Amino acid sequence: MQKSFNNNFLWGGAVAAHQLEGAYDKDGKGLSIADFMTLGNKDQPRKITKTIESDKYYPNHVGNDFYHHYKEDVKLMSDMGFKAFRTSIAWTRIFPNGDEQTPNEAGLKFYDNLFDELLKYNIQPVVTLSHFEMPIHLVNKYGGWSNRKVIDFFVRFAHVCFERYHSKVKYWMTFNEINNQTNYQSTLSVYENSGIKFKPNDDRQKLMYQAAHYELVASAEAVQIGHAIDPSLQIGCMLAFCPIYPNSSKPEDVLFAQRAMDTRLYFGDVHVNGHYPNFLLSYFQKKQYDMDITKNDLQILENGTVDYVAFSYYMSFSVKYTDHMDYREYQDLVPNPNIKTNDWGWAIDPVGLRYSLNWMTSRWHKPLFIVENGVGAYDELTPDLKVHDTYRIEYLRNHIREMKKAVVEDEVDLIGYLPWGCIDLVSASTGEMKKRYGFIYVDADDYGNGSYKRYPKDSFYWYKNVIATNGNEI
Ligand code: BGP
Repeated sequence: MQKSFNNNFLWGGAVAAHQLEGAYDKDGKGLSIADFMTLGNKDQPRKITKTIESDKYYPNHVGNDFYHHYKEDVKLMSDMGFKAFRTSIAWTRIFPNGDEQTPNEAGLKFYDNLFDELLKYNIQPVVTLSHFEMPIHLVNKYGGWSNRKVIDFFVRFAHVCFERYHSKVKYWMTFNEINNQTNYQSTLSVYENSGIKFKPNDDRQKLMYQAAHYELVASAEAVQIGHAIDPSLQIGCMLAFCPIYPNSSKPEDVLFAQRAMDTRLYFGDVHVNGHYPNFLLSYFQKKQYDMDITKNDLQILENGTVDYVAFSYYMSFSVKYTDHMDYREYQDLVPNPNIKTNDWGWAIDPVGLRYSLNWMTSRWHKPLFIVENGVGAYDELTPDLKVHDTYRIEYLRNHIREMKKAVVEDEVDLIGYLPWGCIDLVSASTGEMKKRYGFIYVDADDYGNGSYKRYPKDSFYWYKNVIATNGNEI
């Protein structure tokens, strides 16, 4: 039995370009969906406006100003002992509109500089190609992922990135939380992930399955191109993983929960196995969906399977069987009385992480990579410039303990652990700065006021020791 983590275990942290870089119109960058997202709060989701309105605040325009602070931030990560740092390449820095032939050199240069800075400290960059950052032009002109043409635009973007950075970046992911597309029922999230503008009478579910298909094909094509450019690249998929428990031991509840998980996670089946699971094909038939899935698409899916499965883990769900519902369309989520929630209502469930790691291993038999985990919380900067975030330490400690059991006792093959928002950044769901995840505090409020100075929190020193002891002291 393995005693602890391997020496090459990748400890580090994760972010996404649009949530921290700011500089949203600098050096030739085009506008992405994220640049049209207003500030929301925990009771009110963000909105996407048609134009950038002068009386509204757009948090992603500023982020935490990483674009101008990245050297200082990378140094702080190195002080923590990071072995890896996950970020995304903002699609619109490279292709401002998305459908150009030639990339924007200034955008490419920014990531060269960032990756060089990381490598200087022996921190491996881990890169997501698309993290909710579709060029708005592709949304307006082509309807986002509802249009097959977008596959080619994404693949061109992926090609340019692999070619340019393959000697600097070994670990890649194609789409962040690709399966969130069918999870959320709100207009915002659907739009944000897939760039589809729904019309009132659209069959949304069908359109989402279709868009997902185009994304899966684009992903598989990208995987093939990346491997052709450099066979040593490790190219993975990325899923939002929330285990779904049955509300009771009633067999109908158990079956319902199983089917809910299958439905949310079929993306992983396609990425890993190279084909659709039968239950979904028969569902398309039952619903009489005339899906645009060509023979060539199926071949691409088969030839572009992923090297590993990356995932975010924040919470678990519970589900109860209801006989009037079509389980593929809607899952009846119920509160789980055994689990506490955070200030934003997210269930805190460390054991669920061990369960998830085992679930994925049994199903997909691939190396796994935790590329997001953490708790959003309100932090307070004390007058002596400290943040005593014991709640964050407790959350991460409990999750790392369960992760360790999965690696040591269950022999799960795990590449690394990159907790989310290692430096405070803009929340994806609400746009708030005050929903903080970081080990590093950034002095900025929800409206862009503040010095933007960086301050290590108590969790910074705690995590530094976790890394230094390779997870022996948690
Ligand atoms: C994931 C996203 C991230 C991140 C995280 C936390 O779904 O991949 O971009 O933001 O959730 O969510 P939030 O920022 O809404 O707290």
